[in-house]
Amino acid sequence: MSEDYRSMWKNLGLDLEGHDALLGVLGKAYQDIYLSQKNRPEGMGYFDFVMSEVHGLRIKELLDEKAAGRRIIGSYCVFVPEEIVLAANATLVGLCSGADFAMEEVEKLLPRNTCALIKSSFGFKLGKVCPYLESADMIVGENTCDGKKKAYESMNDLVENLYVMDLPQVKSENGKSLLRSEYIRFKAAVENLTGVSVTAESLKEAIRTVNAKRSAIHRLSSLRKADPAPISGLDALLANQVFFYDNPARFTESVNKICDELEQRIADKKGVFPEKAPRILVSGCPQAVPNWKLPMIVEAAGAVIVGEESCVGERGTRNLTDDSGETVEQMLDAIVDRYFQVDCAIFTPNPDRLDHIREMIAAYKADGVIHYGLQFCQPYLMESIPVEKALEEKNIPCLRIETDYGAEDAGQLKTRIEAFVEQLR
Ligand code: BJ8
Repeated sequence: MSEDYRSMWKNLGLDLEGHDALLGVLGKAYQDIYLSQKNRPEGMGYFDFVMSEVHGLRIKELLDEKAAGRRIIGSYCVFVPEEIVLAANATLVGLCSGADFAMEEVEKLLPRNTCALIKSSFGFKLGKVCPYLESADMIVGENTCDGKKKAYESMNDLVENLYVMDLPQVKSENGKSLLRSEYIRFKAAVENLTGVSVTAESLKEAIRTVNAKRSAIHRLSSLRKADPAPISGLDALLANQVFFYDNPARFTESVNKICDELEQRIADKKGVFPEKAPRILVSGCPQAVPNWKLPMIVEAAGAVIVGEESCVGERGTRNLTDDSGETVEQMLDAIVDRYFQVDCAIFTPNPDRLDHIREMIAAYKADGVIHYGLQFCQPYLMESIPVEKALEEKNIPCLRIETDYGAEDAGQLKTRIEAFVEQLR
């Protein structure tokens, strides 16, 4: 790492020793999991570069944007509308929370039985190891699951500018108007932060920018329907993860470039796995960088992951926002309509999610589903039981996994997953 980067991290207030340790873990995992894959599309070279510069060049770009007067906003949830952030001259970054860090300190603030994702977000803050978190001018929390809701109360003492968005838990008219009023309140908060008012022009342009990046991901997803699969689940997951913090226009261009290559691969019948390899849909909790444990085990067992019913995946990206409105009001309505369709397990009841899982199984010709639940995540673990039951009634094999970010259960997971993949053959 160059000295320039080290002084950049120091100026951000990072703990350099802890940060070196985190980068070491990330780099080793990336080397072992991604760079050892065979037959990857050449276009993945872009994502390898992004990952090698994840705390370097991208942070420098964000700091350059800040120096030019833009503001950076960090978020933990796909309900935070990027369209509004961009329209008010700010940049949204997803705060990944995919690795354990400073757990001893974290457990002084949070109960042990809190999900790994929440603990990780605290660990990154307490350990001062995340340059995205430290560059952000505003951090957005949201009232989703009970764990997050209560954790943000404690996080308020750790971060300077925490903004908490209230979110509905029921898909009713009242729920929708709550979402609308919360997006209006959020728009005002972002405008206040940046000093820039959202206009009809800026909002339309922002909607188009975000739609373009979602459309590129839709194109990539749709190419995963082919057999043999032209891209591994690991690589597709990486693209879905980078979605949250890359420059939107460059991300769109890079994903479209990979799609051109994948189309050629499909025409040539060239796959990353042999034809008729078992095809798996992963459904459940978000998989943040560098939490690649599950897909690594699944694909090492000879199955290919063909889709993710997840917020780092199709639940987060699947719907576009109607850009035909002419006024800020009309476009805000379209944004509310789009986000109100997100079928997170915090909603009760939540039948849309099961419908989406079934749709994805059919569209991606999945042979089976792995339901991925983080330990102590009540919303997704609760839903995993009816999901499994509904799928088994239709003779669709389903494996329920409950895990965390540690490596301790890797052996046991491997045994269960290999047996499941055998069952699908
Ligand atoms: S819209 S899934 S990103 S809330 S894993 S913290 S649910 S206990 S992350 Fe999520 Fe938004 Fe919903 Fe998506 Fe709680 Fe479960 Fe932990 Fe979770």
